[in-house]
Amino acid sequence: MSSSVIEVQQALGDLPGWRHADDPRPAIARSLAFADFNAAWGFMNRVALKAETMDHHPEWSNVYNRVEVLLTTHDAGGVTQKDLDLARFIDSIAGDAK
Ligand code: H2B
Repeated sequence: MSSSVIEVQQALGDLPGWRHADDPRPAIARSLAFADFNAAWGFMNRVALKAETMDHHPEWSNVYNRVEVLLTTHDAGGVTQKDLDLARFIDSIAGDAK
């Protein structure tokens, strides 16, 4: 069973650095720039392990030091508490990423 959809604008009030995106379903997104590829990949590894324990996975891409992350809950057709929890985890380990 999936949790219920949250209004994106409401969710973003609590998540500076994140923006509204459409995936095409409602989503939240953050762009991160690290010092180099090594730092970006280390970040992605930590997020991947967390995502697996949550059974909730990001849509993302990486080019050298940059990581684009988009969070949405496919089952629910929009943003849910799981996306907010994963966003907060990402913020907590993003360090000095810009
Ligand atoms: N991740 C995300 N972002 N949304 C989902 O609906 C989702 C997921 N569903 N990871 C999970 C896996 C589901 O497909 C499995 C079967 O539990």
